[in-house]
Amino acid sequence: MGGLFWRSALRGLRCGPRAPGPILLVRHSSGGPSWTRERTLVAVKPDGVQRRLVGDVIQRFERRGFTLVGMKMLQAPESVLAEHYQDLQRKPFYPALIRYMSSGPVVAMVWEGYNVVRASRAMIGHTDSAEAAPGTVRGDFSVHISRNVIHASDSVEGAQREIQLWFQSSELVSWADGGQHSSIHPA
Ligand code: IDP
Ligand code: MG
Repeated sequence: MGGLFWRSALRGLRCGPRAPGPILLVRHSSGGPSWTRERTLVAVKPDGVQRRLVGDVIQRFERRGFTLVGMKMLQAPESVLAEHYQDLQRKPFYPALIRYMSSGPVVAMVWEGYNVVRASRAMIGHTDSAEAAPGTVRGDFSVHISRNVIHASDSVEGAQREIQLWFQSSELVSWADGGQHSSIHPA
């Protein structure tokens, strides 16, 4: 009997334990309350990537309680930048902005969670680094508006437009446990 027990225990070990922790499923149109599905585009700009600030940015968003549903590092194509900053095309700083955003790779991310658009704007801080409060990404890491480290969408509609511009829908995932939203956000 003891031999039988150990044989079956060993068989279980050979099969391997069930993977602990959250399981990621690639689902694109699951239901659920709309607030759990608010998403925003956050991008660490070339200066932030070169200064090794990507990890700090990710940590801030994770600790705040948001869920990462997409991320990639890329040299931004000029066509994408032109569309991304289409509202600024007449500004005198526009050519310099495109040069800056093309000066190295960016890390683009999609974060999900309750009020994530508004919260992200508060977390990154004022556009002008001189005005950005300490504790914000720009207030902690940037001294000049032309090298302000990070982007975040400024409205829910803008976020949807920017996410579609930077990501294919197949590059975004849905967490099987909803990103544990229920333990972080009010019902
Ligand atoms: P935001 O990034 O806080 O949303 P926007 O007004 O949308 O600010 O401007 C987009 C980006 O253009 C800024 O993050 C910054 O990189 C750049 N920018 C905005 N205003 C100026 C300026 O006056 N001089 C240089 N760059 C600017
Ligand atoms: Mg903006």
